[in-house]
Amino acid sequence: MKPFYVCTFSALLACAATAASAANLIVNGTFDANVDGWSVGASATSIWFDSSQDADGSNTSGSMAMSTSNGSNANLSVSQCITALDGTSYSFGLKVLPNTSNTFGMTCSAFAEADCGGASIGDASINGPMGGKGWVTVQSDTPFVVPSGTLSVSCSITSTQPLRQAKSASQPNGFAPAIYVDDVVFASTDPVTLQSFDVD
Ligand SMILES: [Ca+2]
Repeated sequence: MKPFYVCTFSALLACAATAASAANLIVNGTFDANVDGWSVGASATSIWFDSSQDADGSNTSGSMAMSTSNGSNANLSVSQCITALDGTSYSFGLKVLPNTSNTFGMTCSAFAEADCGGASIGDASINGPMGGKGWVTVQSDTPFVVPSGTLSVSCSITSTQPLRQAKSASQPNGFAPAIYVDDVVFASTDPVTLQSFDVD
């Protein structure tokens, strides 16, 4: 069987460099202008683009804000289905500005169907830490090795958001500060092996 990677000797370094910085398979993980590519999971989750909050302080990018859309359901969820997989093991993570949210996580689930349909055949999760006032980076410690037969992966970002308690008639129960998400990554960690190269 022909190797998947075909590199001439002179191009070896270029190929290795490409593999060392594997492509981020998340679409619109940096939220430069909108929240395109992301789907709301939990029924009462509201998401929107916020140009004033960027994890890296960029004034040409923003982030995705998440909050409850009805002031009562505080289980938030947003996800993206990745269909163009390019490896067998992946690292994933993101940056979050949690504000008052008291749980937070990212779960990537593997599916044997190409569109993230059917039952998950394996998953990996990362959580927190919570409680900080600034942006925190959350990154998987060990690679997520997807099961054989995986054709798609759905990565979901979840949080619970405590609702603001009523203090007076002018400060009723309602909307807590939003949670902000930025720099979402899901990328292959597969090493490049010598068997992958043709040297001519
Ligand atoms: Ca950004």
